[in-house]
Amino acid sequence: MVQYSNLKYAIKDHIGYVIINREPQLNALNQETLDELQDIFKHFNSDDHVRGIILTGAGHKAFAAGADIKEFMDLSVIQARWLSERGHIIFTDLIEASPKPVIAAINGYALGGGLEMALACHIRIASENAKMGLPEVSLGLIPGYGGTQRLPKLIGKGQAMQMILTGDMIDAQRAYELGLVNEVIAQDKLIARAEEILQKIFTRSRVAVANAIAAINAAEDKEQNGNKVEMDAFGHLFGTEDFKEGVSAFLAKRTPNFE
Ligand code: DAK
Repeated sequence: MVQYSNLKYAIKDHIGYVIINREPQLNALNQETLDELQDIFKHFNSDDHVRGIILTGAGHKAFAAGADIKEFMDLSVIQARWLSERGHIIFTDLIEASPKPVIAAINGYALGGGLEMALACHIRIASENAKMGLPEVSLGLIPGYGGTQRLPKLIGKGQAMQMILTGDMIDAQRAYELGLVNEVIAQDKLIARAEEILQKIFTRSRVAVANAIAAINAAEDKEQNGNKVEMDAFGHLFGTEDFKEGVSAFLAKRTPNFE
């Protein structure tokens, strides 16, 4: 497989690991990192050996401290609009719409574009030292990778307004209270906990999990009728081998053995 300059990756026990690897820059997302993220998510999404993905940052200090501010200065209005659209494509089409569960293991600062990347993941867990925020207004910007859309859906409009308008950081405990992260874990146990969650999901039907992700995503997509997506998926699953196996196993009081 390819070597990346800004990412490390691995596949082990059906988990695809994506590690932003710019530790000296606190894993800030430059454009080359975005290119590489696009590539690895395309690869993992289509690789049958990968059943779930863990996204994290190298080191103990940062998940990703935002978009790379050093690249901003020279962008024209048109380039900035295009960069935002490109970020949306990666985060929405490849991470949020991945048929495989994606867990953000937030191991430190998740700021700006870094938090927006975590918001696109299906599940977020954070280490005790994690700090999260959308400080874009302090740079004369607004979140440009979906933060104004996803944060209010996750924590409510009022709390999202306060975080985005003040640009303040919150700690992991506050993020947990707001529902921004599902769990707060000791730093040295963070990845093990993400693995544990994925291994539990892997005992379930893969096709059912993929359809559940699609239906939940549809609930928030103005261009889709979420109820219809759910009904269609529900009907479709009745025709799968996994459904027959799941029900047979239940009736026979045994553990299902999904394809
Ligand atoms: N970009 C580039 N370098 C960064 C960085 C960033 N976002 N964050 C940190 N670094 C670099 C620092 O410059 C420093 O590099 P050297 O000086 O050593 O060369 C190194 O990482 C270590 O950082 P510090 O020395 O500052 O470390 P501290 O522990 O003192 O502070 C900190 C940690 C996270 C509080 C601080 O580094 C910080 O405030 N960082 C900036 C956070 C931030 O404002 N992030 C950007 C948010 S805005 C767009 C789409 C999306 C976005 C924008 C545009 N378009 C479509 C155009 C998104 C914007 C954002 O993400």
